[in-house]
Amino acid sequence: MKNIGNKLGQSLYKPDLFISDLHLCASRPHITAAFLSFLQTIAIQANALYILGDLFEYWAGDDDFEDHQLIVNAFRALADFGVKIYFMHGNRDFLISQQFCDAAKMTLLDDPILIDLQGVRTLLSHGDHLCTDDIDYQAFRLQVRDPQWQNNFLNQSLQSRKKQIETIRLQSEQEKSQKSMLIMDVNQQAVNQLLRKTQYPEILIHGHTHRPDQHQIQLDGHTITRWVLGDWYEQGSYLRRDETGFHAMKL
Ligand code: LP5
Ligand code: MN
Repeated sequence: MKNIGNKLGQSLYKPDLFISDLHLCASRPHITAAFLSFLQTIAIQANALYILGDLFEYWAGDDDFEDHQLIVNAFRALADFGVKIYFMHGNRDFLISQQFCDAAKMTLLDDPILIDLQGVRTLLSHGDHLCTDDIDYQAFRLQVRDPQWQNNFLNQSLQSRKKQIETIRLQSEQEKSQKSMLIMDVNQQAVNQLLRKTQYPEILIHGHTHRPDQHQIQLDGHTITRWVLGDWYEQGSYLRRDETGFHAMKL
């Protein structure tokens, strides 16, 4: 990786930042404040900000505004400053629409997606579809990711949608307490299958499991690094890629 310098010898390399699982909501205002501060002080110095899903605690539809306008304005300001913003759906906010992304000046990414990260083949995902041992969740996911199901759901009143989400969230929390940690982690075969399909990228970055870590994978003679992003429940965290490599950072 070339480190381009200016006449004063300062590095002109701008880092790329990766975050996920912020779960922003009105009941955790300190996390929203920490995120807004992160955008204004850290992300503003970046080349790009990649948000790999679960930005919001849940998304019932674009008509559920709460304090989202504050976030939209902050994204717009960041984009106007020249920082590229990419967003990928998570299992909590997959109903965020293209129109919302346009309003926030974010580019909506497919999940998974292979990108050229300033010279490094990098695969990005939220990660939930890799948890293939979680059979009940995968069945639920298949149902709610169906465009026709989503149309039906979005045609209901906001009040009714929120009520249903509340029910699912309670059920999800109850079921999660019965599931083993292993079942709720990514399945190595599913990861390997994806890495083969995408011709062995150097890096895989995902969130969802809330188990921040760095894993080295040896597969068919290739070495792939899997970075898992942390959540923002207690403290903000992000992955930074600069001219010296990848670094897991805490706020
Ligand atoms: O999010 P997290 O990490 O806590 O848990 C996930 C899985 N749970 C979910 C559910 C979400 O947390 C809550 C819903 C978000 C709002 C989406 C908005 C639109 C959808 C509206 C639906 C009415 O994703 C959890 C995984 C865990 O990750 C780890 O991977 O285990 O999965 C579950 O616990 C799901 C249960 O196992 C299955 C739930 C079956 C529900 C069946 C009823 C379907 C009827 C739908 C129509 C009302
Ligand atoms: Mn998730």
